[in-house]
Amino acid sequence: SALKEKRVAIVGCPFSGGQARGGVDFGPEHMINAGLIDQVKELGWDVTFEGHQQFEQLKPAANEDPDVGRLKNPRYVSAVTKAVSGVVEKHCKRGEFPLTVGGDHSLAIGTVSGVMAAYPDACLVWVDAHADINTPHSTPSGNIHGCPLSFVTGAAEPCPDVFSWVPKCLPFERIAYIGLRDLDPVEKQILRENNVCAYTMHHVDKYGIGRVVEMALERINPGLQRPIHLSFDVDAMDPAVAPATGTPVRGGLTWREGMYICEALHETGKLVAMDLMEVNPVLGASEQEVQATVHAGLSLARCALGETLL
Ligand code: EXY
Ligand code: MN
Ligand code: MN
Ligand code: MN
Repeated sequence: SALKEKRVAIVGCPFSGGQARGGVDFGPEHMINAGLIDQVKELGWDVTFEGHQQFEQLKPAANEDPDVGRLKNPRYVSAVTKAVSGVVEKHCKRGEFPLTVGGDHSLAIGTVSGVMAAYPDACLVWVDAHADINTPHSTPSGNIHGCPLSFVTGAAEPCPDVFSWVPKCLPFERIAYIGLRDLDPVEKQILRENNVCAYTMHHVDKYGIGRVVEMALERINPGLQRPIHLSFDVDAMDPAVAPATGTPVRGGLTWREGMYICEALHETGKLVAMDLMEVNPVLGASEQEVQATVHAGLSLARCALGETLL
């Protein structure tokens, strides 16, 4: 395995500045309160959790974070993701497996750049209904959670000054998407022009999830030489499974398809980091919807850490 010891560092990121809906910043607290730490320990991992990240002091004052082009809260998102990048890099370099719990998916600017700093040859499996690769010009919403991959791949070039710290660290050939079903026109163009490995829900239906994961790994990680970072947006799951999220899209992954992806990546022995993003406990229509979403998130994390191995 890429990791010397079985040690997980949970990085709780209560952050919602990459999108407009409150509540996603309570995701990490719900995941911890629902038993994440003990559940991971039961799988035989040492777990460190140094408390949730504190982002309040990074928040610019009321009028001090005007939009940059279309981007909303750009300085706040930049400062938070820069901090997260350092934390994720540190854990990776200690030989720990960072499990980053969000929070909105703009956080991946930090997790991807942090993982790539520690493992420059790593590849990324991005499980999401969305491609999150809008550029500062193409974003229809200005919400940076729809843009993180444009910063780390260089699709956002020229990079706005506010994000000048972000390294262009991830080649397009090392990204595999699974679960896509809501793409903006420019995102489709970026994926096509750069020949990015992208399995939409159409492909999941056509080939089955087993074949999709196999083909994705053959493309971005032939011979399983590379460490793997998994960034899992809970909105990849069907809203029947994970309803409490900011941008639900129907026609998503079944419970088993989501778990299978995590299990199969665990099985490679090359998984070095995971993000679990966009659980928003405030958006459930009922307490039961919130519980279902948190339960799905916990189960995805356990599957990625080996729960279903005999
Ligand atoms: N593509 C849309 C946008 O850029 O505004 C929606 C993005 C939603 C992103 C969610 C977290 O994955
Ligand atoms: Mn996302
Ligand atoms: Mn999404
Ligand atoms: Mn859309």
